[in-house]
Amino acid sequence: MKRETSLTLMAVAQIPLWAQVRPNIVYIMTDDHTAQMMSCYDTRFVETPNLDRIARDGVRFTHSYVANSLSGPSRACMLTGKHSHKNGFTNNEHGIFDGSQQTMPKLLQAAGYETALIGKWHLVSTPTGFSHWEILPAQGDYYNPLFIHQDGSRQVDSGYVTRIITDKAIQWIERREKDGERKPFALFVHHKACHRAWLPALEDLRLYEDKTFPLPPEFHDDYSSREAAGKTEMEIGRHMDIVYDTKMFVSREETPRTRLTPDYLRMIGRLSKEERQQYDDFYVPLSRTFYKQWGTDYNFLPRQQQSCVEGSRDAELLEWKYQRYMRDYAKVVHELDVQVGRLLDYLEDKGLLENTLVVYTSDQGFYMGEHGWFDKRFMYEESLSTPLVMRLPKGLERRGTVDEMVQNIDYAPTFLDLAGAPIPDDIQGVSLLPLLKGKAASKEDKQAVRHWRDAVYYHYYEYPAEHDVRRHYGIRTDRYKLIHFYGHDVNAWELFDLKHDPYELHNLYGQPAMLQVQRQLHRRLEELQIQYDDPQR
Ligand code: SGN
Ligand code: CA
Repeated sequence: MKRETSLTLMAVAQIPLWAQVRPNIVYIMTDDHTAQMMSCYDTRFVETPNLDRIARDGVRFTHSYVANSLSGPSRACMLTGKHSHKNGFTNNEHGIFDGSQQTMPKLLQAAGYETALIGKWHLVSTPTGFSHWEILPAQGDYYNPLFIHQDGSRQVDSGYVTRIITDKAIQWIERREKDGERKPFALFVHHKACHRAWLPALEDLRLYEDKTFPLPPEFHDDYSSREAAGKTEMEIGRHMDIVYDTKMFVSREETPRTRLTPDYLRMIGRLSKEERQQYDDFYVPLSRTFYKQWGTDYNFLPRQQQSCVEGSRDAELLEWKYQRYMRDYAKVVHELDVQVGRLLDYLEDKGLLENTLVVYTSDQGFYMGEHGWFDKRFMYEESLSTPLVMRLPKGLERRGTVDEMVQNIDYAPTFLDLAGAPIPDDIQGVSLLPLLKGKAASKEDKQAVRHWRDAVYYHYYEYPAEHDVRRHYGIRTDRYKLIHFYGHDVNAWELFDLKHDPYELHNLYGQPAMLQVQRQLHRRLEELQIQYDDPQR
């Protein structure tokens, strides 16, 4: 008996710490929060000390990508560990997530985890695989938002959505602790912030108002050599709504009615009388000044028709819109940072931080004026990328930056691996644990890192749809990107050398000097389409 015990102890000692006490997982995913607006990635625009704290105490991924840069599809990739064509949710407009399929939360449950989801869901069908959930309907609201509960009931919570989601997350952990729940948990905190139309918390309305944000270098892109880019409707100048997006509204009588005015009035109509007063105290004077200065006649010309943007009235207005966009987005990020800090503090106070994997990411990146745009969808860098930082549980000793290419299909296998659960063969992502073990990495882990993926595969489907981004697929390697825009009115290939053209302004496809690289990229693309079994090729 004695001998058996010491053998067991010896065996346990060889099992890495994170596997002896199965870690909790707190997965925080925001909506449309891009790495440019997170100071551990980019110091030009905002300060995000709490998000940075996750990176400082843990790891920051420098090459983190999504498989399909849109909310519902991204969430489906994360939940299943599979590309869109395999999980069936290819686009927001026609998709209903098949909740009967294998998902990571279900597999975690089977492995003995308690799972919960709070916040944005956006997959139309009822969530499955969570022992507790409270979700926003569709996109949800920033002010006094409605939540749908597991029993089907609907309730409006008072306050600002980012704080409310954080409250609910903390309350769920608190309840578990009180009930003496001993199972490890996986909590999915899905924020609405920083989705359009970037409505700030009332206490943050005046933040960033004295800051002038620098223009990104490719702000005045003319889209030459990139046909699909020139055909979209996501330009800050021409397509950002002056009422809905930049919030220039005085009253129905004194404000021009734009296409999105009714949507704007619905969103801010959720504020109580006192709250609306506070909101108006800030935006109405700005709006009055705006309409006095600019009138209502400011139709932006398409880029191609602007002979000289600089110095024109269009250019001035464009930069004015950019500043308003950046300021409001920055305010929304600020509150997100504060609330993530609150959740981290709570975990720390409860002594949970040591044994918890905290992940912070977004459903995709976003354009902050790059190419003159807002929104996402494209396979260009800003929206192919998504921020990803992790605070690691005891036993995973890697720190600093991780430069390998990772993708949101990797989260499911990573969490299963961490939970000690088997990773089903049909999962297409790979576990990130070999990258995270640090000194504890085994021979196999090191081998896995040495043979890490050399390219990520991407496929976007939502067209025809809002913002008019054509369907496309492609691959990104450490240096190059090959994209094929297809269907409807385009059939165009694009090739970028990211080393010499980081802003992706020069499509090199078909250039004689590039033919060899082009051939190799085509071959790799085809291999990946076969590997992932994508019928579109
Ligand atoms: C809404 C927005 C779009 C945005 C999509 C998808 N329009 O439709 O600007 O691209 O969501 O975003 S709005 O007028 O309703 O604000 S996603 O992140 O949910 O995929
Ligand atoms: Ca999104």
